[in-house]
Amino acid sequence: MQKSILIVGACGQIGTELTYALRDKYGNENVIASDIREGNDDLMGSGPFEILDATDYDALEEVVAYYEIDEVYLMAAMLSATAEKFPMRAWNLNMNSLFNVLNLGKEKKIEKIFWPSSIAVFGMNTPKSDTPQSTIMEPSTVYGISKQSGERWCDYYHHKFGVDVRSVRYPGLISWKTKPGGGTTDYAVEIYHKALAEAKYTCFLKADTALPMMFMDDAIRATLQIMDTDYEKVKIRSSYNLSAMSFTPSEIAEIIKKHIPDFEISYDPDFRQAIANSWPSSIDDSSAQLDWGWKAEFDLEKTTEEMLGNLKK
Ligand code: AKB
Repeated sequence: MQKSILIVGACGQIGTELTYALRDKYGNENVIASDIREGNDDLMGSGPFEILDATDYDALEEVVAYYEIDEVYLMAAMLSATAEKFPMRAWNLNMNSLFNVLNLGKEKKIEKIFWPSSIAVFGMNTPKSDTPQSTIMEPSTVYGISKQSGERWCDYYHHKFGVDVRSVRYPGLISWKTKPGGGTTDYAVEIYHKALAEAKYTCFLKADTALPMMFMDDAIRATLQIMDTDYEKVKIRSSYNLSAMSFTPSEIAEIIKKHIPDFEISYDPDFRQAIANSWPSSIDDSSAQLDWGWKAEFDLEKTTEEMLGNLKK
């Protein structure tokens, strides 16, 4: 079926690859990329592009009406580390953009919404390992608070107004096409760039800090998969736990050393250590497996091969 899709925040780490994947699937002309700044056409695939501020409801509504949009993927957000520096800006962006899109759904101007949540919804009192779908949350970061609130609003708009909103809690995402910006898990991308350029890396987290991570191809596949799932099978309308792998900085360094034997890692933890300490070390995603057949394909070995192989080119 022909549909018209709008990606808000198309130039970010996930948005760029998601735009490319959606254009590949639905045709370039049917996928409208938008962001507050221009992006990289080579990475997103060519197609319509709009400069759009996700917090401006009128501007968003105008683009939705003009292109007769059916589905919106809202990828614009301020991530954990940056949000600690600019709490009110983060709250404003992360919440108002979500309300704008949910209200378009409530007013029946769009049919379906994807909105990403994060492992940041969890906090210090959450069970750390194999964190269950439903558990104590109590996030202690600005970003985590915005994501947890967002989840509650998604669930509310679904049950109260019938909005078809779908969401996953992304772990740290590892990609070679676009760099992340302002997250606590960013080290797991930087380390590959530095390993190839300088054969050394100073990590801003401690050696034994285990965090849940995922290769970008898996994250994009999960996103397309939950959006393709039949309406009644998407039982959780807050957000699904999603898992692929879990590792520490010293473990990723060991794997990189297999490819670059003289690679050296050192540690200089900063304020991001406290954020990482409050997050789970691994995630139980059995609800996503059961409800819509989720299964990750990339482990740390395979991710490392992809990262080093592609960054070398
Ligand atoms: C971050 O580190 O802030 C993000 C996330 C885990 O949501 N990558």
